[in-house]
Amino acid sequence: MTHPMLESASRAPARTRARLAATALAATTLAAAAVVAAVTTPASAASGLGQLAAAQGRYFGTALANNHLGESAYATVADREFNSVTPENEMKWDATEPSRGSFNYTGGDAIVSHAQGHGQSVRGHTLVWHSQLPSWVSNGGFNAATLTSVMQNHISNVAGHYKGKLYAWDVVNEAFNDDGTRRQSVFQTTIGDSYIATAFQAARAADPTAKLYYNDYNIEGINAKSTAVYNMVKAFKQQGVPIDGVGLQTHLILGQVPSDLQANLQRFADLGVDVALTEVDVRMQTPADSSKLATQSANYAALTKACLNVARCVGITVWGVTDKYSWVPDVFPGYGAPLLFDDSYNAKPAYTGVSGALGGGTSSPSPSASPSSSPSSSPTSSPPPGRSCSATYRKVNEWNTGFQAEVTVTNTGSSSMGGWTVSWAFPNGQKITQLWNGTLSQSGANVTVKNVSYNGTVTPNGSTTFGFTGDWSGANGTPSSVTCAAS
Ligand code: G2I
Repeated sequence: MTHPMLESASRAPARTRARLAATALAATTLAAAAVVAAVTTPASAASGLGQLAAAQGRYFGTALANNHLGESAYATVADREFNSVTPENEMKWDATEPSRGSFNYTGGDAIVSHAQGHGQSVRGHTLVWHSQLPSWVSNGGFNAATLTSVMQNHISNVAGHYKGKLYAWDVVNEAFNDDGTRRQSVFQTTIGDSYIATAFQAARAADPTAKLYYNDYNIEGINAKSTAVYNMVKAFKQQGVPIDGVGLQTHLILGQVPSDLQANLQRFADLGVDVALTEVDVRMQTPADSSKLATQSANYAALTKACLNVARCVGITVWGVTDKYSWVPDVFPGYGAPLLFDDSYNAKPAYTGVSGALGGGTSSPSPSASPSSSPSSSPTSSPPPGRSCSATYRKVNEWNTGFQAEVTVTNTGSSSMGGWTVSWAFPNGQKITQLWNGTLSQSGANVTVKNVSYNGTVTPNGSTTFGFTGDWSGANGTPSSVTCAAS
């Protein structure tokens, strides 16, 4: 399986204009519908994919493009369904350092601030890549020492700017050819093999809490390329080069989920790194029909299950909210419809494939359903009558110095609650590094987590879950008591 045209992206202006017109119409119609839905849809029904994944100790994310966030249907679906986002283009080199030493964080900052406002964690993408690389770098004629310092300076500025705000960074992207040799990028031809390790070291120095990933496509199955990446990661672990994860982009063709995807994820995990599916889409020849959509649904279910079956597969990101803005038709003419929502933001069969695999129902969300807009909890000293909750803490995963846990909040009262606050004290000095589906404050051992806008309302006997990753050393005990206050 090859992606011969992966680098030849070019926009088709006529089609873009048609898209813009359709977008304006859809946005107007859906914006009107969303106002009604926000009032009538019970918040507890808003069990987006992010929430389902969180109940499995995972995240479910999307690529997010700043230029579409102003379209209300786009933002509504993105914020209802996903608890992780990856900036589609905004943190790439051409956006962040278009000329030498001149940094621009406008687009990336907007994505981070949107994510923070909606309880979404952020995967940074990407620090070192041959594509979307300004020509002052690719054609700069630098020698090895200078290009190394140009690369280190880029990483230290960009990763430094986002220090402490990102869950992960794709430090190096697409450095291998399909035959397992190194891609002849300017970094490879000028600096040599060592540039990848140097990039990871610079990223760790700039942001010690972000998980550092190597990310690539066509490495989902066991093949020459994935084996080359495997050997590099193995060597990095032996040499102490700081790498925390491998991202498998998972740009697939309909019907071609590799049968050894799970085995491949597991072999990487066995090296002591996390794995994630980072840019999932499943393209088909257009137009779509019901048979292709059914196959696509089965493909999405299969790849979701492969991730769930591997303890260190931390999450899945689809490469876009809607088919309408997918990169696929621009690069693979005649192909498209690769995502979970169609051009009009209707959930496709692939959506129920994913939600079913995540243990949720197989019903689709209403196209215009909004995330809950329940008020955040107010500082009342005693809960309103009939409102009470409990919380249970569960460690999902633990490795060298890190761990992942989830907390399930259950409404134990007789009436619906509009918000919750969960508190505990860590027994061994653990520190939360990233939390999703909640708003965190930690002071020393004491942790307080409040609901975010979309998961505050819980009906009697209903429950909701938030999750987090943290650091530990020495011991990683479970808190002896976890309290929950309902409002
Ligand atoms: O090519 C698909 C993905 C493969 N892995 C790395 C990802 O970063 C990559 O994403 C795509 C974006 O989805 C596209 O949106 O990367 C493309 C560029 O390599 C992005 O396309 C670019 C177009 O080429 C530009 O003409 C356009 O100005 O998007 C830009 C912003 O819309």
